[in-house]
Amino acid sequence: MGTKGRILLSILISTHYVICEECPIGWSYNAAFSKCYLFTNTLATWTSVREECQSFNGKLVEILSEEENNWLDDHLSEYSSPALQRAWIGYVDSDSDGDFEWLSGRKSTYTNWYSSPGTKECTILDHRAGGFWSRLPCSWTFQAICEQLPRIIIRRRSKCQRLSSTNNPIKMKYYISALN
Ligand SMILES: [Ca+2]
Repeated sequence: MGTKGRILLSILISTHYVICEECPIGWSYNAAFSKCYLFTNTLATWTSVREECQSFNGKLVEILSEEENNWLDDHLSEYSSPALQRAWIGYVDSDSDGDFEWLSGRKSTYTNWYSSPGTKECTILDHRAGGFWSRLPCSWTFQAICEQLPRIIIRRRSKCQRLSSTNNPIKMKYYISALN
């Protein structure tokens, strides 16, 4: 939701209610990026995880900044199984011309390649390589990171957790667990 939408909604709702962001159960929320992430926890080919993310109304993750990359890499570091410390992301060279793009068609202004050469078409975020990205055959199997935007819902202030430190009501951010 854009700033104008937030301002309008804030005016419309009373002081007892706030706009909260909500992720589906099992997804991790990041307030800084306003995104929900799902780590699939099972090894599968790139094509199959792309479809899996879509089946959850999400898509394979688009990593747009170093901060986001580090945050996701931290999550991968929590897996005790080394196989799960690498994950497919949505950066792909579908037509094999050497130019990668996100599934949305967007070119990346941020990349974090471990090595530049290589002719493989699919990309992993590799915690075992220090959070760098590697190009690998799409038929290999890894877990994956899906993303989707949080749902925007209006709830009683007491139901939502306040996240930002600002006192500006427009910029204030709230989160509600999907379990509530
Ligand atoms: Ca290409």
